[in-house]
Amino acid sequence: MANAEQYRATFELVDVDGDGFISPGELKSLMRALGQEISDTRAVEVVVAADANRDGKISLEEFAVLMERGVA
Ligand SMILES: [Ca+2]
Ligand SMILES: [Ca+2]
Repeated sequence: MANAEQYRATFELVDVDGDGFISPGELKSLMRALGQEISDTRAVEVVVAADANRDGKISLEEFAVLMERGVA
């Protein structure tokens, strides 16, 4: 299991509305900030792929796995 705590600061930056989860829209903003424009469809695909417990959004733990594996 990935060490989620090391990604907490990044996670909180990405979680703009502060609900404790990253939505496809927030992921899209992150990718834009990193200089990579992705489509809404691609953002949803990445979230679905990272969404281990199938609740439609990315938790800190899921985010840590995603970051270790690489977004793209
Ligand atoms: Ca959020
Ligand atoms: Ca999830």
